[in-house]
Amino acid sequence: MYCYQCEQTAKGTGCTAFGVCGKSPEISDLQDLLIHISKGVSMYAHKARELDAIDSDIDLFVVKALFTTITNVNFDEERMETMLKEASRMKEKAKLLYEKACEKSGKNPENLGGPAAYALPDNRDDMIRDGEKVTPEAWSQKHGEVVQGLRDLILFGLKGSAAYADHAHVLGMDDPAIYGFFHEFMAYLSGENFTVDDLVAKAMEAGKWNISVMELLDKANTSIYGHPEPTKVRVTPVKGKAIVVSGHDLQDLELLLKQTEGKGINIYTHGEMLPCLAYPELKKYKHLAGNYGGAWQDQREEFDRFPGAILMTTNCIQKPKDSYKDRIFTTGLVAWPGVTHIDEEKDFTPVIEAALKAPGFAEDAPEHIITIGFARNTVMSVAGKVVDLVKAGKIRHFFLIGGCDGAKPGRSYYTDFATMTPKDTIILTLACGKYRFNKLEFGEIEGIPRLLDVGQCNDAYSAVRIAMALAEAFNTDVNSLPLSLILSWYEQKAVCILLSLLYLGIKNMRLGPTLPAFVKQPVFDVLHEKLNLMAITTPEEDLRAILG
Ligand code: SF4
Ligand code: SF3
Repeated sequence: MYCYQCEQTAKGTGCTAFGVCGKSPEISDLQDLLIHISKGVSMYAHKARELDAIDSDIDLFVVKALFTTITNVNFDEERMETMLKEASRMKEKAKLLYEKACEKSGKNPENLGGPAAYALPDNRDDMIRDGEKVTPEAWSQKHGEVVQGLRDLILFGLKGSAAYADHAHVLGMDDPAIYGFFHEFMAYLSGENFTVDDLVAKAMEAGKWNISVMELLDKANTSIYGHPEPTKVRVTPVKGKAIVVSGHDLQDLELLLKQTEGKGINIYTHGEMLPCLAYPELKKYKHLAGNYGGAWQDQREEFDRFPGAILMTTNCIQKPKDSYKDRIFTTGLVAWPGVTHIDEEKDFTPVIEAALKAPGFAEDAPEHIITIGFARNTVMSVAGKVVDLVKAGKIRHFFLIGGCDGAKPGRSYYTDFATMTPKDTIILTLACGKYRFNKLEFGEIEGIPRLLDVGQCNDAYSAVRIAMALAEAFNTDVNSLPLSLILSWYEQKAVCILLSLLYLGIKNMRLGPTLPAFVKQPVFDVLHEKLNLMAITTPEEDLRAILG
């Protein structure tokens, strides 16, 4: 195995013996092989598309394959093997699609090599053996680590975008052009000859496409569940039976809410599901009781203490403790061996039964309320007031402090930074990194809360729209706003968002807690030179540099 796709990678260079996340070498190799075959699927699908031949099963498969390999999604060898066999079938289907399209247009089909020509062996051991041949390390030995790192920067960005595309698909939103983007880029990555300049340009283009993907998901979320609105939510449990829902999938939560109505079970959000509590069509359910716990990396302790059932709808799952292994469930693409998986029918009966069997909370915990729901619609509705406050000198600066969270000690930087921001500044936040400070009291500026929670990681789209609206109101561009981005990254969704921000030409972003292992120094130097992308230092130093 060789995996260096997330921030917690071993020694800051790569997991080679076992994943720090709990990923076994076998799973890692199977995942690399899945990406390899999926490139083959896309090679044919891309060619077919050029001849106007499209197949929605093939499109969706590549998106799901990419999503499956994101950090903390799938740890189950059996499910990986099933997906590999499906990949092999999809490749044949895509080949046929291409050949038929050629026949129709009177062309001779090209003979595609590389991943398109790969034949999957029958048994798992051989699959693992083949996976070892297509790890990033194996490729790097031939092409050098700078090119390798850039190629993986694009691949990891695609993985993140795929998660968002899949969420949009689940909600009935599909855009053929977006599937075309995945195929084009996967086909591109199947090549062997790259230049650094071309890869950098392609990475920016991937960032551009990711904006379209996040926009599609934003449209799906807001058209179905309404625009998030400022909402006071309880972050401590109440007496009664309970289910906690983690991950990112709004529809899973909705379906569970429907299936638990009138059953005397309270539903809690966890991690990235917190923003769901602000969507009108979700918060209307009376038994959606509030949020339980914090970000994903605390789940083992939090789920251990939770006296009910747990539903993981996507990443990030960690190895379940024995104490809750029989009351944790997965659905969608997230999977852990031995954990009951709820299939696409979405019958949550086993989850409900486990919740009813568990003791539930014996009493109400002391009440603690926070306010969430400051996505683009809400913030833009007060843009005029915000502009006036800035002009009157009452708001000095805006900070966007957010991104993925993780367990490394260096992440206290974000808590310290947020608490050290002066009282005449506003903090926008999003994604699970916000748990570092979202339960602290920041106060208000003339009725506007100093801490504005924009939502999940994909709501980076919402944050970008807010920044653009502010720029418009000030008759300037985003880089001229009194706005600084302090980003935390962990997994591949943060990578696609970073690529989007770089594509938009956002300058002076600070990234931490450590820089990605796959962004090698020469590449970082280019980004630093062009857009002044920086690594975080200390909260004191960075604040001083920003505010002068
Ligand atoms: Fe290591 Fe991260 Fe890969 Fe897991 S996802 S194996 S922790 S680099
Ligand atoms: Fe967090 Fe896993 Fe990425 Fe959606 S839940 S941000 S790390």
